[in-house]
Amino acid sequence: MSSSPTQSISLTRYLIEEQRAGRINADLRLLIEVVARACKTISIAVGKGALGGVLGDAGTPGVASMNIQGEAQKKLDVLSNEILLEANAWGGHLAGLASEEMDTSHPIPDVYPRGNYLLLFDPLDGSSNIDVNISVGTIFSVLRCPDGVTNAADEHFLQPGTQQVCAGYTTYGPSTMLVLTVGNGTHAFTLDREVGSFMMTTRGMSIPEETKEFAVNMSNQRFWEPPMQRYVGDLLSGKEGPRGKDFNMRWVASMVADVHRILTRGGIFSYPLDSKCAPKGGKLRLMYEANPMSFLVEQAGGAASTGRQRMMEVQPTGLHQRVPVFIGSKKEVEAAVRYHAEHDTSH
Ligand code: P6P
Repeated sequence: MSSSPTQSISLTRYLIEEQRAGRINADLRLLIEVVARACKTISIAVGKGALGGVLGDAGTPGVASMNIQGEAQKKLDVLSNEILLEANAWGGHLAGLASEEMDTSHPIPDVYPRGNYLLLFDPLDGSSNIDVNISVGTIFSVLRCPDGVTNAADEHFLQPGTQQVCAGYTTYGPSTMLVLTVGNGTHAFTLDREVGSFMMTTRGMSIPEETKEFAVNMSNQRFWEPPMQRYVGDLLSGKEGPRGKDFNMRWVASMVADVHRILTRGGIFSYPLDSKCAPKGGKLRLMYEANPMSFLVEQAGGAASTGRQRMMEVQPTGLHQRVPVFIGSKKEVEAAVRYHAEHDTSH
């Protein structure tokens, strides 16, 4: 049911319409509302910046606080994680939570009822950008808990991306935007700060199949595998080269900001294997970065791959598993995959 042009749809109304259409149930609707409310709280904390006393590294002076990834935690990383944990503990929709900031999955306290969903999130992705006032974001993914499991353990989260029932991110930029899919298209909601509601601003985001814009951290070029060297070399050759067109480059170093641009106007985002991150399998995490972004992008007509396999078909082996990432305009991702097939010397 589409809204009349003069009416604006709130996130709540959109979710009720999806429930009425039988595409989600009440529990999933309420879970998404809880996550959205937590993102509003995070948006307020991020928006205060230096005035909120929450910039800078967590831990005590001279003793950095490190997360499971071995990365220095920002105060806002810890705060955002706590906001999401607290908001989701009592709702009764979850059998467990998993976060980039926590070693293992987090059980629902015994005092609260449990539900049938599993929530995974990166509470504040790109947080190294916080101190320089560049957009950061929260990424989340929802899976069904296996039947008969009420208190999920790590292994219950290890489902391929095709099993996601919902994925989304909230980008804390000039405006705070929630981008969401429940498997019926990808839609954008902008936070109306005066009312305190997310209002639908784009129904059905659609990524152009072709693009002239790529996003990669070029400083890693000397560490890339030959297929990636060849692929990007041809992009840089422009219209005189094999691709026959000039390309532009963007790199925010905040996945949510880069993917939001791609969902909005097309492009390809790549974080390939390089000899530095290859031993870990890549830099970006499968379960709460690559898979939710892949669901959103595929629902918007784009594609997502490890370079050798459709991202959402990867069978996870670990909660914090890392993967190479190629995501965005369908035909450009297909081109990058072809380079990996034709010039693969890893076998
Ligand atoms: P690099 C942020 O730390 C992040 O996980 C993604 O948000 C971002 O795309 C990438 O890493 C940036 O990596 O190597 O450019 O700092």
